[in-house]
Amino acid sequence: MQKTEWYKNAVVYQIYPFSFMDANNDGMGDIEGIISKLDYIRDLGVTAIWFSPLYRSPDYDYGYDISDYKDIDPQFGTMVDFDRLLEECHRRGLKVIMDMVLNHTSTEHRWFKEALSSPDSPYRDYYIIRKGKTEKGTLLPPTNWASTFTGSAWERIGETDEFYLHLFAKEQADLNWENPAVRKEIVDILNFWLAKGVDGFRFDVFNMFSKVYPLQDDHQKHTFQTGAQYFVDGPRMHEFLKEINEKALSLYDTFTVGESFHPSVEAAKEYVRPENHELDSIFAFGHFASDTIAQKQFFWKPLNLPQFKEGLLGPQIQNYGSGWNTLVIENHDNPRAVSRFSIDTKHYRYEAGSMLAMITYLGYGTPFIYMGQEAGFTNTDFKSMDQLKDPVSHFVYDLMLSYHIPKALAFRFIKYGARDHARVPMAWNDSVNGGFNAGHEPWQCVNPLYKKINIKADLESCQSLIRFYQKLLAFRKDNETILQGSVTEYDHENRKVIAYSRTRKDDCLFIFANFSNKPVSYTLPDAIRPAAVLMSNYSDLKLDGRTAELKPYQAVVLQAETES
Ligand code: TEU
Repeated sequence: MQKTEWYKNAVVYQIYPFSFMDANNDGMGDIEGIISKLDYIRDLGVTAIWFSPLYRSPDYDYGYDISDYKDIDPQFGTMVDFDRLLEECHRRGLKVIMDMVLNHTSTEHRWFKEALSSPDSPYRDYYIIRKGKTEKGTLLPPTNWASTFTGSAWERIGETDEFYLHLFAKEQADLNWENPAVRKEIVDILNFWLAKGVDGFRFDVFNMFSKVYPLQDDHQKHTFQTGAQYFVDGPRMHEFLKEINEKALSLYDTFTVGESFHPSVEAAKEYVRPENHELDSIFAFGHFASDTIAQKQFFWKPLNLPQFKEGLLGPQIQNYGSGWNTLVIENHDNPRAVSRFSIDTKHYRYEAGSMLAMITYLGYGTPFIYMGQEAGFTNTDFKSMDQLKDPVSHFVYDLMLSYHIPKALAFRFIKYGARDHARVPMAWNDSVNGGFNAGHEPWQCVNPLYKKINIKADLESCQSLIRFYQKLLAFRKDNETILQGSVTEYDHENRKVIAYSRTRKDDCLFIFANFSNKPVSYTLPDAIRPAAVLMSNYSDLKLDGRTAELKPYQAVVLQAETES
């Protein structure tokens, strides 16, 4: 099938179904609720929606542990509801991207249950099951690999001497992609959804599908996970991706985006190289490490702006003319953007929110907006661990306590990086539960700031971030230089200002922003001659010759003439 590459002009909105809109007032978001908000999403200037998992799941990891890939979880609705959602999206010109979690299944999936039901079950080879090692009379896991969610990556099967591999929670058993029968099932699942009419997939931790065999202990020291060298960017990754591309993805006009776990630069480039026929894009998250230590999201450090720039702009520059990029600043796994990156949210929430949107979405790639980000939603001031529902917050907290970190300090770390911040119910207005539902206690507490920070209040404000997003997305929509132009970064080492240009043929746009809460003087690079101010998040720009006096978090797009 000839691909139209529609995704190159698309803008994607991510919905975390648990927390978007609860139409039947049972405390949990649902499909009916999503349908009721589709006009709002379309009016933002969005052209596609990515749904975090809607499939049947016991929700140990809130949908990322799937127990039936071909069914909708009853808490969200039925397959009939989903079909209507798909139709309602398409009717509004919104493409639908499904989340696909194929590194692991829920341990409640039929395959896993069958695998454990008998030693002769053919489903045993669907998973990675090995005998443990006995050392000094003690039964140990087969290897020393660590789970992403802390602890050993192996869980013992009952009282036997066997273990199954889980690179995430113990309720998420890793699939054995070496087994052709597993890959056949996967191709079948993808084609099931494609035949329904969905337009693409987001592949969860895809670069862990292939493991190094024989499985072995990791004797090296690592900043991340013990064993990662044996299960990240494994030897058969490209082969596996080519296979699902050939047998499913290429048969339709799809878009795929892979979520990868710390990929190597070389591997990342290969996954998206068009000639390779693997994925269309992968998420670039490098800038998320610019305010955390060793890429661990719970350990705060002051923003390192050059590192942020490298993460945000590096892939756009490296992939130019080759692989496609994604532009992202928030998702369901991270705290709210205006509450991190050392931003002064108290005084400059609107300015910082609009600045982040400008520097992110005027880049080269497909914008991804996480629900609520468009209204500058902030982190929640959680008061205690029991307000946090994400198991990872608890795993990491317990780990810290086991290292004798005092409870109060451990809680501060968790609060800094918790995924829960992104997962509290959407605040639509200032009525009960922020208008998420009609008053039933939500599965996760609402942000108490909802009375002030909500969608309706933003739309009615004279400084509406939503309206700014609409303006920004309209600006990029038909601008060929933004959609296709090359990216050049300037003043990389500047720790206050981020600056880059977008160039196509003889058109050049210069985008620069003050990433601090103090005014900053910035002298334009020699190569940039300002011709006009096209857009800013402030009503004016003080430009004296070649020097701009930028207000706190001021971002600007200049029409530029380049010296050539
Ligand atoms: O996340 C992959 C992942 O490893 C991280 O982003 C993770 O959230 C972080 O390391 C925790 O500190 C994906 C999904 O986006 C996430 O929601 C799932 O929990 C995870 O895979 C397992 O399916």
